[in-house]
Amino acid sequence: RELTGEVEFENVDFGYNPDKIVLHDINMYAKPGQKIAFVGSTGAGKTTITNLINRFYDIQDGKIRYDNINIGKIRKPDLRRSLGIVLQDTHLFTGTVMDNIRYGKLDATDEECIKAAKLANAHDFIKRLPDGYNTVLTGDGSNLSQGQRQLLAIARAAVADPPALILDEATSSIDTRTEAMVSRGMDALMEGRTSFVIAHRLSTVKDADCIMVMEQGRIIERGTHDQLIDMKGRYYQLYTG
Ligand code: TTP
Ligand code: MG
Repeated sequence: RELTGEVEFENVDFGYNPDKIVLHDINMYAKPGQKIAFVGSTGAGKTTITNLINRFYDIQDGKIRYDNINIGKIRKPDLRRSLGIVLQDTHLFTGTVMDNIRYGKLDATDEECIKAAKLANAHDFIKRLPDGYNTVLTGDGSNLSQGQRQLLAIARAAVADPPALILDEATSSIDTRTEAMVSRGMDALMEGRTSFVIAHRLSTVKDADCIMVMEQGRIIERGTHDQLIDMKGRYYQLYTG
């Protein structure tokens, strides 16, 4: 890997339309391997921050650095490949389970794909499919359950082996057993990588190295779960509901 997954925002201002700033003076620092979580109400700017980590847009003001390099100078398509993977609406295509996993890294061997599936906690359900890894999926993945599609998405990300991950947690209603499997797969995937997690359930961010609480385009509180609870501010309010 070229990058370690260190990400820094310094005084970043951003608007999709330059006349309407939606992120104000964002400062944050993620050490390689840390888990950073974003919480806050709808429209607060959580997805927008992850869009900027991926450099989908140019910023109006400030700096974004990966490994101390100001990435304003790096071509965006190269960055997307090397840094972040968004695990939200993973697109499955008509083809075998194996090829759908391999899509994360086109030259991956079968062994690498199986290893990734094991890490993702997907191996067991794949083995139970009619043709195992050779089972052909329909284009929309509709012959899999939602939880199984998520496990495949994790396997695909694992085979890509990126230094950083962006996880926009699905709000979907999967059963608790499958959810536990997905969550274990996610944890294995995040291990050793910088992870930016947009959490819709506060229970999944408790273990984050830093939780950013956002409101109207600003980070209004930050800290670990315990620190934020002690602060008795917005996070405490959200948490105690
Ligand atoms: P988001 O960053 O989408 O807010 P969010 O991710 O915190 O909200 P949710 O929990 O609902 O997912 O939006 C911040 C602001 O930016 C909001 O005013 C909508 C605007 N916006 C755009 O104009 N274009 C876009 O593509 C996005 C993603 C947001
Ligand atoms: Mg969002």
